[in-house]
Amino acid sequence: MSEKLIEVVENAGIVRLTISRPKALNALNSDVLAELGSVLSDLEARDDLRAVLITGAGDKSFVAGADIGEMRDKTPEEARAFARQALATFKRLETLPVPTVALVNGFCLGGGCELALACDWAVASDNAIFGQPEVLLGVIPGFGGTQRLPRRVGPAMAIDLVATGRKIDASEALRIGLVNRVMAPAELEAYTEELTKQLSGNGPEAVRGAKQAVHDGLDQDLESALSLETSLFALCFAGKEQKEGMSAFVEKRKPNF
Ligand code: CO8
Repeated sequence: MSEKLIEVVENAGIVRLTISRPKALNALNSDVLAELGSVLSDLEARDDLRAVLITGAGDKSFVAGADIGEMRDKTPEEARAFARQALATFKRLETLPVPTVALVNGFCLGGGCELALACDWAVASDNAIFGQPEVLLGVIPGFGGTQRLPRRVGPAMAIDLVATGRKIDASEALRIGLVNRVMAPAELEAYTEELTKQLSGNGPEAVRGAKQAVHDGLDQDLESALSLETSLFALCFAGKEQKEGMSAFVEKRKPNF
């Protein structure tokens, strides 16, 4: 049987996906993208999902980019198909109804940075290196980087990174808002546990509603987005979680969601 390119480990509805091609620093080829797409399609259907974490195998790299060897001889049409495969896969990740977190444990370059940008937030080990070095290879980012990066860090910083191809360390990534937190490599494990504990104490439907409000609202003008928030807020009162959460507060006990 062939080795899995995406390892899946689960604890209490928190699913951790590990991209596993360590000899190529977890570079994304079409097989990795196909397997990731298939895993995400299974996860989409699950009501008991709480969060999805994504990381890279080994202690050196999250994902060092799209696979350069696979891309080298592509025609424009083949390049378009490859980019579309990645965009469709990343869209699946981005639109999962639960929080998604990139655990960036090393090189996070090109398509790897674009994968992290498709997650709701990213945490990084202090030895992580980020960048969109595509111009050094004679191309531009093609897995969403020119669009998601400016939305995360602002257009000036995005063009700086994309046009120079320069690499930045974890502390600069934190300063520009590309990642939310930086920690020692060994602490990424503890972070996963902490997140599992935090999320399992929250109302799962409320967490999904919060994500939906932020994501869907960003595509709308402020008035429409606030109206969307009101609708989703009111909907909370139709479910069991609001009754349990507020009763638990009043009765001075922990809620049982
Ligand atoms: N693709 C394929 N193989 C890779 C990649 C990659 N992106 N990155 C590393 N590898 C392989 C190396 O070839 C090497 O393999 P081998 O041992 O068989 O020679 C192995 O991983 C280890 O790499 P290095 O020996 O180079 O390790 P170093 O520690 O010396 O360097 C670096 C690590 C700095 C990360 C270096 O490997 C590097 O610069 N990698 C390329 C980074 C990069 O340019 N990434 C962007 C790629 S382009 C991209 O992502 C575009 C996305 C949009 C595409 C649009 C669709 C068509």
